[in-house]
Amino acid sequence: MRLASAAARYSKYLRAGVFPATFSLASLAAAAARADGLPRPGQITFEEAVTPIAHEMHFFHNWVLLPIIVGITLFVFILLAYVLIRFNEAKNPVAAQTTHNSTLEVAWTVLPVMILVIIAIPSFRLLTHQLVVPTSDVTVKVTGKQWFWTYDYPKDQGGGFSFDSYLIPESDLKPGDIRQLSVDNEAVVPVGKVVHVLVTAADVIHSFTVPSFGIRIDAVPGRLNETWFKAEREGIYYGQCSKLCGKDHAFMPIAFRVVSPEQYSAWLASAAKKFASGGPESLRLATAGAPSAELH
Ligand SMILES: [Cu+2]
Repeated sequence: MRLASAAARYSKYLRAGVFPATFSLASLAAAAARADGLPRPGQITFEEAVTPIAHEMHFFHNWVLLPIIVGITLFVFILLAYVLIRFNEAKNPVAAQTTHNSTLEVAWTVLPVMILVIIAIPSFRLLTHQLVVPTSDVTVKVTGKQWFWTYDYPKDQGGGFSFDSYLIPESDLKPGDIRQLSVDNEAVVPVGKVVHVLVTAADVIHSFTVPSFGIRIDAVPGRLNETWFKAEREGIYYGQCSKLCGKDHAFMPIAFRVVSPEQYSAWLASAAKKFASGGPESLRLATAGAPSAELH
């Protein structure tokens, strides 16, 4: 049902010639059925949230920030309209000479402070949840490069390999692939597990961003940043480099395939063979209890 209505919506854009011909309705329907985390035509809200952090971010935006900014905007609009109507030159030819009103001055200082405190409480709580990585089940190291991503899976977790992940060029797209987002090698992670992501870069500053996971962190050469996510649903979740990093900045998407723990184990085994030559044999990454000095 959802798919049918989505397909109907997409067909409108297709007829309008918004998409190139390669972005066919069939491939869109297949993509919509398979992948959850991608931007949709006509979308004005966030991409669907599939991690606790993303849910918290959406709640913070939808139920704290949005009501407050709508309230403030309406208040200012009504105040301006009132002043225009009540105190225009025709209605009020002689202006009052009042310059001070203590009650009013205290109110317009205290009220904004209170609004900021109301925003700060959930904001700091969310920041803490983002920054404090819970005990992780899987560690993945991501390195931003001009213009692709390299994923390292540590040996002590059944990995010991690394691989490069490149955008699939438009000429090589197969049905179900998504233009500008599908990659040749997706990063695979298990569903419902805490994934600790270590992020760095090899050349210039990139930014590792997956909207559905609610993560975005700079990839800086010579520095190891960290973030985490716990995907609640299987599917493919896309992101893009979010820091201008050179001429192909727009062509280094991020793709995470979230699978069941059994599929993950099977993938680890096959990927270890497939990428055997690519990964440093001795690669080991600490997951818990690593001194923070090593991570920052
Ligand atoms: Cu980049």
